Amino acid sequence: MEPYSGKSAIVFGGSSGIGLSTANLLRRRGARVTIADLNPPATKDSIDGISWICCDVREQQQVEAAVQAATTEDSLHWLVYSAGIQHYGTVIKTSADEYDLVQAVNARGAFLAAKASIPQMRQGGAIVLVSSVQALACQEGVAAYAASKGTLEALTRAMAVDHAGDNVRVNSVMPGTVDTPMVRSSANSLRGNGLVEQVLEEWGKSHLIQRVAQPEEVAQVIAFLLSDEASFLTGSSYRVDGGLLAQLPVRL
Ligand code: BMA
Repeated sequence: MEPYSGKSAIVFGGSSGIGLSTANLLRRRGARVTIADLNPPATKDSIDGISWICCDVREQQQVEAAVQAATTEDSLHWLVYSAGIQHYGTVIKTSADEYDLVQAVNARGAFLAAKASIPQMRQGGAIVLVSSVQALACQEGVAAYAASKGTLEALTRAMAVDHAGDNVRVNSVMPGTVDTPMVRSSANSLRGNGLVEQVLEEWGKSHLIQRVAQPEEVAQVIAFLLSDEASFLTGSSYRVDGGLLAQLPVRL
């Protein structure tokens, strides 16, 4: 069963976490998949038949080259933007350079990726940006990250409006806490390496489902949003958050 055969996809930030799970899932279902990432995916984690192109998402030419490499027979179908870094700090504690870096990787890179990809979507296409629940509600000390995810949300809407006429659908997913290298490294930076498992378990308890997500659980939603089965979905955001934001933090 190869439901996605004939589709070509590019996954920015596809060498780890949600991006990698998505690349693997699309490939398993028959798509031609290119990962654009600074680092290659670990061989043990990525499945056969996925290409990797080294790409710094801050560099327009590198993003354009990656999109060219992913384009087959003059057409690209799917773009997933999953490159992201998390930096902790209030506005006061975040330097202007740190803010710029987070925006560049998390949001400006998505702009560059879409700018290069949409003209290649000659038979129509679909885009999914990996945003975060932090675009809607946030913890303390995530100012730059939250702002970058808010940017992705507005960009989702703007691109959906502008490119509906080109038959390009644009949506975002807003994950809660997911067991990814980014989140593990955040846990490590807050509490130290020995406590990462404990911190993930604690964070998991804030979700109605009482655990953090596995990247595959977000990848499943991304794949659906890309697929022709989601043909009437555009300009929307989908929380994949185990019920995290369904709750008010006020107890009766
Ligand atoms: C994600 C990351 C995680 C966090 C989660 C829920 O985007 O910021 O570190 O646990 O949101 O707030």
